[in-house]
Amino acid sequence: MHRKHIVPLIAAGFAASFVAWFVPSKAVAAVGGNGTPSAATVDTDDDFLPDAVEWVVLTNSNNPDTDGDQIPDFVEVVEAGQPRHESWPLPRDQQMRLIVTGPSPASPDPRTWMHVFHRVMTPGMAQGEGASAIQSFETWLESPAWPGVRFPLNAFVGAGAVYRERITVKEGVWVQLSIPLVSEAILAAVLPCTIWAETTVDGESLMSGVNLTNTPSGIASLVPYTPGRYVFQTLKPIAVPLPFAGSNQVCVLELTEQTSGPAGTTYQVVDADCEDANELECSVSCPNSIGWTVTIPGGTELIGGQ
Ligand SMILES: [Ca+2]
Ligand SMILES: [Ca+2]
Repeated sequence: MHRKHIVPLIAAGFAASFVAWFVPSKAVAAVGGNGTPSAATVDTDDDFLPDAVEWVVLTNSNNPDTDGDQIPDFVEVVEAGQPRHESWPLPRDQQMRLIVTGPSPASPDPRTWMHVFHRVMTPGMAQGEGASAIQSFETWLESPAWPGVRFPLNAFVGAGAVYRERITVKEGVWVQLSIPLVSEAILAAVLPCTIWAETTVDGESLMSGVNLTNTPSGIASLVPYTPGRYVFQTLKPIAVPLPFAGSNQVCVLELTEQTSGPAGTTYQVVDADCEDANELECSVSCPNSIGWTVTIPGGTELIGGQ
């Protein structure tokens, strides 16, 4: 019996807060709660990363290996590697990555989504092994304005969560848990903030965060690009004039740590360069970012950067 029934499996293995979100709605499915494709499910190149996620992490939603280095996009994204730059494989271990996305043009779903991806490495893997290896699950929100306070995310969560698993030959069991949040407008009221997820997989604690901030183009998350360098990428594709329709402004920022305190670690932008990323168009104002500061509760290490 390889195809285990998902809901009892989750009820047995996950923390109470997780169960509270999922069991009553029985919304764990490969489509959104209303049966239509959602920002969590449209996956054009079938690489286990929804299109909306590929926008945010700057991978190509039409190519399962964006940089052609034989390491799948999913693996490079879940381990916060360099999916846009050829790199050597990292050790195959348990990994978890949190990603927040905005509404997708391909979907009528207007909500913001929180996606938690796992690569679970367990011996003798079978369908259902991914979920059963995940022993606890917790998410919260932190703001530099309220140092040290963890706000539970339950108040921001909507119905219609999505759960998927995929068994791979060499890269373990891939797990996608996508949870719809409130509208972008409501989320904007609590910015800047960092959303966190912490899970325990086979006894190992994994933590991942997403720093969210307001930009002139909308809510953006700080995405690791190359070691020490980051991009503020909007949660959703933005409308820009032709010939850059469907494009975005990508400006790669080099951050150096300045201070660390109760509100988090503060970084200064010491360099800012335009780089090609998909067909994205960099803003001419990119160099103006030099001198900006950003404060991240927990620091960049936990949002996937070095
Ligand atoms: Ca994809
Ligand atoms: Ca690759």
